[in-house]
Amino acid sequence: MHTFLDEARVFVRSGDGGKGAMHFRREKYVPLGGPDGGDGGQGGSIVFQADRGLNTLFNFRRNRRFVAANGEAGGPSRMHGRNGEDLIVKVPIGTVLRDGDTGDFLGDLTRDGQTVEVARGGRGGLGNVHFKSSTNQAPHFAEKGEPGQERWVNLELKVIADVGFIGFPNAGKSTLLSVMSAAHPKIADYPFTTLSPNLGVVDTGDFDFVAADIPGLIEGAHEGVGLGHEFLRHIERTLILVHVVDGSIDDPLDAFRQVNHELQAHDEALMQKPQIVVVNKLDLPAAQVRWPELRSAFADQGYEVLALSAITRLGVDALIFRLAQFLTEERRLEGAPSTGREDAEIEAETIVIKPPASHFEVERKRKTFHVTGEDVERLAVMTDTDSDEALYRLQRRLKQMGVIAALERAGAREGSKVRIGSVEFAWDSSYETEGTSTRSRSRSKRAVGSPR
Ligand SMILES: Nc1nc2c(ncn2[C@@H]2O[C@H](COP(=O)(O)OP(=O)(O)OP(=O)(O)O)[C@@H](O)[C@H]2O)c(=O)[nH]1
Ligand SMILES: [Mg+2]
Repeated sequence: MHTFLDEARVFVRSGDGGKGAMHFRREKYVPLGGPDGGDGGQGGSIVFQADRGLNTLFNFRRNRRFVAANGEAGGPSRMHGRNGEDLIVKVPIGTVLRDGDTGDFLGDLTRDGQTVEVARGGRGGLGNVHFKSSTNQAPHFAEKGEPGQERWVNLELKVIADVGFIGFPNAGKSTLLSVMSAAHPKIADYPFTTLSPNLGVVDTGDFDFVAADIPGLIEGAHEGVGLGHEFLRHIERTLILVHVVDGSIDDPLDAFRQVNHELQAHDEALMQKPQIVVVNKLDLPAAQVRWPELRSAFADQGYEVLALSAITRLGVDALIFRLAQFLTEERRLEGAPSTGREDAEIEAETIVIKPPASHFEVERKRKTFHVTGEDVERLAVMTDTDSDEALYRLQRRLKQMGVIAALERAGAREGSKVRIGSVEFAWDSSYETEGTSTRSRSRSKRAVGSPR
């Protein structure tokens, strides 16, 4: 049997973008064709998707690393590199995703098929076909692919139970949960032992389902008496209720009536849910004496009734079998084609986390000027620093973004070292005015390049 696990931590990495190609057209009678290097493919993204076939985060104990495929490099004749495939990670409905380091909310998967992208695949680098300009007819550089993103993601399963246990305080709901699953709720011989819902995974052999045990309900609960009322929302989305009745108390039928009255007062719809009545504590003589009368009373009200003793496990297997049968049928119906209106309601919805707006900072540390910021760093890492032309383009883009002005304000001079992410190069103000690559050959010695 499984133990219940409702949290997991996984590592994800989206694919790198493929690099753009540097290539020139070759035709029979044309000695020097124009640039025709194609773009790299997009790296695969990591996408989490809710799947109603799953109930636990158990699989994430063994499987904690998810890496999507890289995009492939572009080719000659403007050939676009193949995109890396997205990696779809299936999780149970009710999974909440948070950034593993900052705790930032990434998404809440509440409906079957719903998706959240947690790491976007890197963009493919542009091929040299894009860099032809009036001043540079033969660009000898292409963009590198954007690296994928990596992060830790915390998964938390806000379980949507299949089965809800309801009943009067002390009826034996928690005891029943403990014998049906590996859950260890607190059990004691006084009312209101359970203060907040307990969850257990019930393994039927064929599949798992989740049962929730909520605090006992008494008359007046909807007016704030006792504890049960505020927890009723936990069973609003269950498929079936198991109403646990203590067969040994003086008036089990009145306790039953009170609980249903509170259900109704909370939400009429809860009373519409299928309810199976289990008469518990049948190991006690008092309950055994009442059983025939209780059985016919509940049957007369139209309920399915089972005799049970959570302590001796009498009837427990029969209850599990009955619930498995019900849930199998329910899931089969759920999977069946439905009407258009319902379709629109359950249609998957995609949540995409927007990257923060472009923002950068310049900081001087001794003789080096450090530029930090997501967009700037991405631009730098996609630059082929062995190519002067590519460095020239980088500086032009930095100027457009206002980085050059910020560097000048910070005191950058000819020859100053500038570091952006892992890329380091020498500041050269002539880049701004020059367009061609002929004179820049000599500068390559000063360009330090990125460590690889
Ligand atoms: N004899 C007998 N006692 C039982 C049985 N099931 C539960 N009990 C006892 O009934 C008492 C209450 O059990 P719990 O499981 O805590 O009941 P509960 O419905 O969760 O109670 P609250 O959380 O307070 O609402 C405990 O002393 C259990 O040992 C049973 O089948 N037979
Ligand atoms: Mg309890």
